Amino acid sequence: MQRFKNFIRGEWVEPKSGKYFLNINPANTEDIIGEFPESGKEDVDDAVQAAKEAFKKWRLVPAPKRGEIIKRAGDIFARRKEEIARIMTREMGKPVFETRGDIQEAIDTAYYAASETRRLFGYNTPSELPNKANLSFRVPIGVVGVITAFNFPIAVPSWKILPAIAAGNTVVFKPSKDVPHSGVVFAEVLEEAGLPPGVFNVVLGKGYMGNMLVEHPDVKVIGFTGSTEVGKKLGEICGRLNKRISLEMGGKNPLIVMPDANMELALDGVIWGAFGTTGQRCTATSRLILHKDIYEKFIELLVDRTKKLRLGDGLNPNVDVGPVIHEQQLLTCEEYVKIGLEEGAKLVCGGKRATDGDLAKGYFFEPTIFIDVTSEMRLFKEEIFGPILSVIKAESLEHAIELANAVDYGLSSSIYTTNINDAFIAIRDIEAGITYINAPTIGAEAHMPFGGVKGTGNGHREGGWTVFDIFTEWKTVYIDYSNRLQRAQIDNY
Ligand code: UN1
Repeated sequence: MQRFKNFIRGEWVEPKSGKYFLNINPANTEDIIGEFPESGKEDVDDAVQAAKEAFKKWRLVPAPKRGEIIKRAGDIFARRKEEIARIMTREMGKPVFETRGDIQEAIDTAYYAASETRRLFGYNTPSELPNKANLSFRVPIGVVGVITAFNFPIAVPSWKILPAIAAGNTVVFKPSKDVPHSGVVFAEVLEEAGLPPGVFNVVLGKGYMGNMLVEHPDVKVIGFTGSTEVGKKLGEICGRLNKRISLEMGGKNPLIVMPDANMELALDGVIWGAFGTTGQRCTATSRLILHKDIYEKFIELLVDRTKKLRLGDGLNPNVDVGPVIHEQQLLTCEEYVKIGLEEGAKLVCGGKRATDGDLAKGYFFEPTIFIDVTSEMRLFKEEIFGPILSVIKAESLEHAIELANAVDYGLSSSIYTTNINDAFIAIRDIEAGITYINAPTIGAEAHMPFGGVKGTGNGHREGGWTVFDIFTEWKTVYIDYSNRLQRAQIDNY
């Protein structure tokens, strides 16, 4: 069996802990991908030390030179796209057409971050005093800790790692324990791209390592994507330690369909939004809010379409929906079906493990639809991270928006309508970081701000130009060339 290593100081090293864990294919639990380091504190300390050393030089490399390396990383991801897609499907489960998209998101992010290295704009403003110049620069911060979830093994890490490095920081990356091979691939790509040793380090292991990174005094900023439960705890630690953390957490994303919508388009959107990535996206469509005039008809068409989805190993090109990530996630899905039934919602599709033929070897759950869900139910409020869609009836646009907003989360949202006034009202009134018009809740692009309001985030936006706000500090500079003492706010008034 293949044994993998950590990547520290530009070298592939065995964990000092001496421990390893098995990585298993969720579509076929007989397929063991390999043994991956179960690193400990010594390994984290070593990686942080390497990143701290490397920062001394990396921060001084001209930003466009850093950009050239990031651009090369994009080229390598593009060259290896098909091969990496297959590695990713094997360890994460989503179909290969999706994992190709995952890598494409990293390629886009690489090219975008590389191009930003020729901007990274600061502001120059007039001074209130004569013969004085006011400038401001973005400066790198130091060692960045990156902690990510399993569902986008390359794309989501790339949103953090590539801009952080482009801006002159160094990185220690802890991928999810469920997708360590993708973490290894990330390091291979940056190594080949010619990144100097220590600028990027990967330490593989389990959840506890997130705390080690966050608590490490030499890690100055954290980029986190994961559950609200874990994110909030890490946020508390960072509050105590006076450390910046960008939190991208859960979602309970609504999709509203109005009677004037193009119904075929809306159906396509709901199927993709709810069951794409087996519902394991923070942007997944988990609440379908249907206007009362189309409620019954839409459900009928939706159930019909959902039943036709083909489950299976994502390496098979005919498969629509892959497995969930592990046994625990299957149990969570079963638990929510039980909760939904107890709460009085009506199950109209799916609701159990899929065990036909080869499916029995993996963690498959039938795409599931509950109707007549109401806003008091846990089914309505809680993130499940699986292929379970709740359908809710709305009396009007105002009621639909009120329902959309009646949860603690606020990541993505969507409305299908051909009425431009209703679309703009939804854009204005839905409480979410992202709103789609006539498109499902998923499909964020690399060069736009990504993040959520309320329980989803803590005010940061990854992606786009806003990600550089997370990974840089501002340096304000005043240059007085008057050759005399000029006192601001005093001598000029
Ligand atoms: C996530 O689920 O963590 O918009 C990120 C989307 C993807 C990113 C999802 N581009 O669904």
